[in-house]
This record gives sequence, C-alpha cells and structure tokens, in this order.
Amino acid sequence: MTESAPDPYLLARDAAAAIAEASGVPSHDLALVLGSGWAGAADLLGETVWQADATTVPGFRPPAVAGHIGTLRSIRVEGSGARALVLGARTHFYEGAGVDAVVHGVRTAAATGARTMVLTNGCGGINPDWSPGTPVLISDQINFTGTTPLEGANFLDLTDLYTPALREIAREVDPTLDEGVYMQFPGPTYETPAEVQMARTVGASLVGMSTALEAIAAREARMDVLGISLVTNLAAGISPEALSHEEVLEAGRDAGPRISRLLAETVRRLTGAPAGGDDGATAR
Ligand code: 8IG
Repeated sequence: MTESAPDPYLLARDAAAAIAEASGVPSHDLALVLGSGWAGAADLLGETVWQADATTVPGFRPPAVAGHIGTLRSIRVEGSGARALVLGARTHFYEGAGVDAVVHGVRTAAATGARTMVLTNGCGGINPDWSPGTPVLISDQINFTGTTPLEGANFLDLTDLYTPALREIAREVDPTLDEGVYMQFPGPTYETPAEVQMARTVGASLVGMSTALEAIAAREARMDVLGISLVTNLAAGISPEALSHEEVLEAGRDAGPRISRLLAETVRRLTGAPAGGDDGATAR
C-alpha cells in the first residue's frame, strides 16, 4: 500500500459505522445497487426504516447521471424480515474518481455485514431477441476496463463469480429469464458498432459501464453476487437506430413494474421468506 493514500477499506468501515449509527440498524443481511431503470424496485422490497442522501455518509460522491438517485436506504424485507441496504448511488468508472470510489458502496455494504450483493444495471443488449425493457440474468462477465479494485498479489478466484444458487432462485421467480455475459467498457461513450461486434465475438451478450468492477469487489469481500441487467437499448449497430439516454430512461420506466416485482420476490426468497407469492403472510 502507498504511504499516505487513505485506506479504502477503512473508509468503508467508517461509512458502515455511520449508517449503523444514523439508521439504528446495527447490521444488514444483503445489499442492492439499483442501476438505470431500477430505482422503483426498492419500494416493493418492504418498509423503508431509514433513508438519507448518500453524501451524508463518508466516501459517497454525488450522483453524476440523471436517473441515478443518490439515496441510501435501509429496508426491512417484507416476508423475511431481513435487513436490506439499498444503494441508489453508484459512482461510475468514467467519472474519473478512481476504482476505489467505484466500489466504495460494495465495500461499505460488506462492512455493514451484508453477505449477499445484488447488482442491477441498465445496459445494451447484443442478442437481438432482447427488446428494450428485457431483464437478463448475468451469468459471467468480461472486465474490459483495464483496471481492477484489487491490488497486490491477490489472486482471487472468479469461477462462479455470479453465485449459481442465486441465479436459480431468480429463475424460479421468473422462468422466462435469459442469461448473458456482461462486458464492462470504460465509457462514457457507447460502443461503436465494430466494438459491439468485438464484444459479441469474445462471448459477451450485454455491454455496459458498471457492475464488473463492483462484482469483483463483492467477491473479494466473500459476498455472494446476483447480477441482473435491464436491456434498455440494443447495442450500437444491432438495431439501425442511434442510442440516446432518453431511450434508456423510457425503457426503464416501461419495464418498471415487471423488474420491480422480479427483484422484490427474488430478494424475499433469497433472504429466506417461504415461497408461494403471498409474501409469507401465512407463515407469520
Ligand atoms: I443504459 O449500449 C446503457 N448503458 N457500454 N453500452 C454501454 N453502456 C450502456 C449501454 C450501451 N446502454
């Protein structure tokens, strides 16, 4: 470690302590990052017991993107009673604040005690069958950012980075869910059509600007990881139309009810609520 650089893991522990103190919730069981299009999903998870502007907690930066809400929430999950920390604030690699800033939310979640990290995003789809508004489970990833949150001789095994048992639970909730390989580009440009063809050739089916670095940080913290992408647009060159941020926001709005229910029911089940869809009322 360098001489005077602030220790990002210590900063995450400070943030977790600040969250515990402000929320009165001493520890959390799982955490979620809500990406483009996913903001509404938190409302269905359960009762919000605490919420604050993320910038009131050490290490969190103000959001740089319209549609990304910079709020932290502690939710008591309906049905299971588990404690969920919802990170509505994501710092992207393209903001130039460094990789430690990008994964600060994940490290903070781990420091609050969360053992499961749910990462969501809006992204481009390479499979032409995925119309805008289609949710896709992430089965694996390609980190094309040229960097990593890890430092030193930390030879972390990323086989099954996206925990198979969690993917199975999501597919129980929605058996029509497809899976795809997520490739993180540095951004902030969308890809050229040639880059999308490269991504396809190397085995990617989803292209985005987040998630892969966060998944690595979550695995370093020994968390289980579930990743769900919302295909908000076909990747450049897959459809004849140009890409716009407005299209992305609109696809998110239209898909909102479906993906909110998918996420809420998946979280209920993976925190131990009985299956059956009546949110566990009969079991209490
Ligand atoms: I939303 O098509 C969204 N994010 N790299 N490419 C990349 N990121 C994205 C895209 C996309 N759509």
